[in-house]
Amino acid sequence: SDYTPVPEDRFSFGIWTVGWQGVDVFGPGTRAPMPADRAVRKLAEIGAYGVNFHDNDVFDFDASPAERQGRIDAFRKALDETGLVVTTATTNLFSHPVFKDGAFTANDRDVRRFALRKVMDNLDLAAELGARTYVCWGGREGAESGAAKDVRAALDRYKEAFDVLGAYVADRGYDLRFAIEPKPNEPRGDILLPTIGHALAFIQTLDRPENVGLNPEVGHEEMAGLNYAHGLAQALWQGKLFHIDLNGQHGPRYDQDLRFGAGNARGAFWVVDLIENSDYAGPVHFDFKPPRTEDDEGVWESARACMRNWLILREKVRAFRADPEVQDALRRAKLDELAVPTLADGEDWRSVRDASPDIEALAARGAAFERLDQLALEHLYGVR
Ligand code: GLO
Ligand code: NI
Ligand code: NI
Ligand code: NI
Repeated sequence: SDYTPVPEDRFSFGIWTVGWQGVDVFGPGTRAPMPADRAVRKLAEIGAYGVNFHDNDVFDFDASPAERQGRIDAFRKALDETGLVVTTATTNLFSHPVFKDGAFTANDRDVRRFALRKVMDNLDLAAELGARTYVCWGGREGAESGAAKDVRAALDRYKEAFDVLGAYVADRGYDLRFAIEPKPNEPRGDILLPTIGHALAFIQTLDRPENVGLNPEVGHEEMAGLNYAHGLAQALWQGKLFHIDLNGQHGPRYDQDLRFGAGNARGAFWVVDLIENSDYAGPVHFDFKPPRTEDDEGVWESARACMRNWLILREKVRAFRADPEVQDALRRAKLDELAVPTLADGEDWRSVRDASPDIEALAARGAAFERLDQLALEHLYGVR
């Protein structure tokens, strides 16, 4: 098979992924810095369609206006020359020490006001570059200890921030929607809006809930011990899947950010199955970190593999769905029946008020899920 990415696959990468120098808690970077324009050119070369960027992936936090413009011009030139699309943008509200206690929810009000300004600056750039989605990952919004954060007050401030930014986007007439990226912990001991579910509930409290959705990440949900595909499915069901951050993770340990398809391979199979059979229209976006063992060649190997693994799994899920034995197993497992409303047209509670099936017989019926799942695994393992 041909696993060469094409633009219709809509693969995109964060500039910071391939640009990660490998700094970790126990040691410094192992790779040279990568200017955003180089990342763009290389990503285009390996077949990506789009990019996502933080303001400070393109220019430094303390860049002078002239330096900032110079870096943006170089970035833009690379985009124009390669045809890569800016699908998404985001703000770095976590690296600079000023954000050590958070940005939108820092106890210090001056920090919160500066954070809003920093986001508005980059919203201008995002709109100018044609981004349609604006991701908000509140990595520093949280605490390590109990009394340090009044969670209810912090959520008031979090809501206030989205309301202010929503008004800014509306007033400026930008065609941009926000996507909140939940994460349970790391770098903070506990992060606010830790899971898809928390974020979905939070969005309903905002002034413009229709303009705010989610950017769920594989590793973040798995760090919380949750099933990523199930979370995505609920976000889709609620019309809130605006963006996805794909990578690999095994189990509830530190945020591994492995290349997509590594880590929980079975989970990845169900993610591709879900997205490919949904109306998700955003980019297929990778947020991974090439391990710090890799040199520049390894970085691109790892980035290429994210797309290749998606395409391999796509072929497998298509074969799974097309397999007559699978279709038969799906029927035996009553997937078609789950799609039928519990009450028929014209029925109400009275129709089931005295439902009295043969309980023993119902309880004795097998669900026939094992056969179905084994067929899925055999497709994944490559023997069917
Ligand atoms: C960290 C997050 C981070 C965000 C990025 C976009 O764990 O995944 O990489 O995705 O800052 O806002
Ligand atoms: Ni992450
Ligand atoms: Ni992410
Ligand atoms: Ni991660």
